[in-house]
Amino acid sequence: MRIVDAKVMVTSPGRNFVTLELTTDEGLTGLGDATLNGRELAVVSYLEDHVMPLLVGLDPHRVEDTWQSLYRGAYWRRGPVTMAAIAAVDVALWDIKAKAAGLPLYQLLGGASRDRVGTYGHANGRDIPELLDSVRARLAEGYPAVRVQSGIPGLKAVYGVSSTDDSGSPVMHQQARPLVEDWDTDAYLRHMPNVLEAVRAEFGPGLPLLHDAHHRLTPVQAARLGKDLEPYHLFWLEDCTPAENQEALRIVRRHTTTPLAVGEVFNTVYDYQALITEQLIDYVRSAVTHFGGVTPLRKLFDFAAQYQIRSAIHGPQDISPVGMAAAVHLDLAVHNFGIQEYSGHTPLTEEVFRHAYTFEDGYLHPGEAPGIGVELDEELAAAHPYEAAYLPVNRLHDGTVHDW
Ligand code: EZ4
Ligand code: CO
Repeated sequence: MRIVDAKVMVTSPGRNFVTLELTTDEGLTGLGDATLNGRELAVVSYLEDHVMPLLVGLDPHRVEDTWQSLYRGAYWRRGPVTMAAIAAVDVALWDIKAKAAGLPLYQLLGGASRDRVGTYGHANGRDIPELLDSVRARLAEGYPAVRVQSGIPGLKAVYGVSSTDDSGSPVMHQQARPLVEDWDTDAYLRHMPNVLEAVRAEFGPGLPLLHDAHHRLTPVQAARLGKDLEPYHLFWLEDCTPAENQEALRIVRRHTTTPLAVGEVFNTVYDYQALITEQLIDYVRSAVTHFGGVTPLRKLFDFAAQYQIRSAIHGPQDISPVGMAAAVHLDLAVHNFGIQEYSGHTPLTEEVFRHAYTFEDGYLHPGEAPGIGVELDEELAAAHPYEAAYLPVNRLHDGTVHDW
């Protein structure tokens, strides 16, 4: 079998998605997600100008070799643009291989290690009563675990999330410049224990609760937050410090037993090296789409498993259903699965990307369709073209740019 065609499509059925499609001489097609939120067209160029010309003529069964040649062959390794592009190729090749075998991808990854994939949903509120309502809504939808994010008295923005819809994904501002949000770490640190106290008081000790600090704290601030939240027994505290500095987590870890989850902005195993070998974290959070695909993410999970660290694949709405499908196959197959972030997609997105994976009573299953189980409606996709949109930026009260 040979690859005879490669094309990349950008569609915006509510937000932008970048999809690679590979076609073989036997008529099989494979899809891969290359969506890099707010920087989509850089990945399109990387694929169109530098990767797709290399793929035509290759044997699509050579998944590992193609991955290695794209990673090592460019000389310039790593980085979100490169790794999103490689991820799209990797997932499209796995899709083709599994279709050729007539099997759902999870069977090629060793088969199911569980019956269904547990998720967490997002609850957000401008204040505590609104947050409690949002938690109730997630529980009514069946979610077995909930991430809680709350507005902070004195701040306009509910940081890191949409304040206009209930999805929990950040609002993308469809304008030439990003919107500016405000931030005050002291106000946040004072308020968060009240938030968790109120949620625990309302929903009891058994509900798994997560919280995302979105890289905004110094190591010692993160240590204080982890300690202050210990009475509420979080499932995890996510991205407490800026991700570039692995040593920061040593300080946090020394001071708190609150479990830590890190990695949604990471793109290779090297970003995790000290975090895993020194057992500084409890969950690895990379997405298939941003980590170079199924091939390296499987290796990361196997590495993490040696240290009792579990998987928690990033699943915001800016991962397309193609990237989500690949994630759910991995979730079902790996032994050290932890939890899957999931908040669904808009109805129009679900029409553009028809998928075999299902979400029922808070649990996902990849389905039994051969491959990753996603079909792209190209006509509908083309009817909703790319729209420039950016994540907000974050500034302190004196105007200083802060971590987002
Ligand atoms: O803000 O994917 O845990 N999830 C998150 C996400 C990220 C977005 C950025 O594009 O933090 O909602
Ligand atoms: Co996050």
